[in-house]
Amino acid sequence: MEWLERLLGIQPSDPQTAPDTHAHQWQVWHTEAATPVMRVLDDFHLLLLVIMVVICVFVVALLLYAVFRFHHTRNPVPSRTTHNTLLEVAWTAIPVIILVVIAVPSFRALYYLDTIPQDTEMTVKIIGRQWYWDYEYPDHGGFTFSSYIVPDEQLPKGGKRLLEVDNRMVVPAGTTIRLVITGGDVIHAMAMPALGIKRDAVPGRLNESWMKIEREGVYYGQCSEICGTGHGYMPLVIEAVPREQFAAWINQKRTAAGLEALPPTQVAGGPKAGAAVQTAQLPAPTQNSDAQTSDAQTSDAQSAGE
Ligand SMILES: [Cu+2]
Repeated sequence: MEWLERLLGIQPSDPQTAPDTHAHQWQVWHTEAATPVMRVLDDFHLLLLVIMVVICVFVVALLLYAVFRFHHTRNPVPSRTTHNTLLEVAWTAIPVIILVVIAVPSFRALYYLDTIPQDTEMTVKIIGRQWYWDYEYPDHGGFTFSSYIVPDEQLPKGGKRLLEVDNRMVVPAGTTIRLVITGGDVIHAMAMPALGIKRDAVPGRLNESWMKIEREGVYYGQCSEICGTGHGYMPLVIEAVPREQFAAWINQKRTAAGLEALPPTQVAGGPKAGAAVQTAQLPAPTQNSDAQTSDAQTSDAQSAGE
């Protein structure tokens, strides 16, 4: 459907060149897709739009034809026809065919976004709270931190009002990541338009999702479930960075949580061992896996602001 995207002025979602990571003024189409899931949803949306436009144009044309052709001045003696088998079969069968045409890509998209791929490298747990988000990195020592909105009076120049947070969730770009989403008090919902994610955060229940952010950048989202007076003031910000930078960020967080820093190649989602030759000089790791330290998590962030 690239031709139609070009016709409508929609930029084709090229993961390398697409400039936008968030909505801009007078934007008509979706936020530029940054994950394979959002690309699938974008295409499905475009298909529905085409079908809808064709149906609307057909119905309006039929209506106008009937109004003009059968006006009482042009058609003084109305027809007494009440049945037409061929027409009745057609107006039953054609809508069914249209629904099947819609159902096939719809189910395909649904299963695609619902199935966690085999190549997930790490997990992030996201907990919605009144009214902020907690992030937990179980594969990296289980450290936790809270992410609050930046209030208007503290917003830096050029900052996005109601969208900026003090602590961003940082993930490596180009990596398949499993998301575990839950609620700490009432039902929230994690919605990130550019990533094609919208999942309820329900207390006592773990909802799963996944993402593979294809290009580096900062992505904005909001809570999408009315959760109280602060509902509009709990944005989500995800920053996708190169693997080396992600490993450095993880170690910074681990150190802050009282855990030892790991060689970058030992960080899940960090630079791959074979590829990162320049890190070979680092001291030999003393532990087999960082997963063993997952119980040594900080609790100060969890109790903050409750
Ligand atoms: Cu909420």
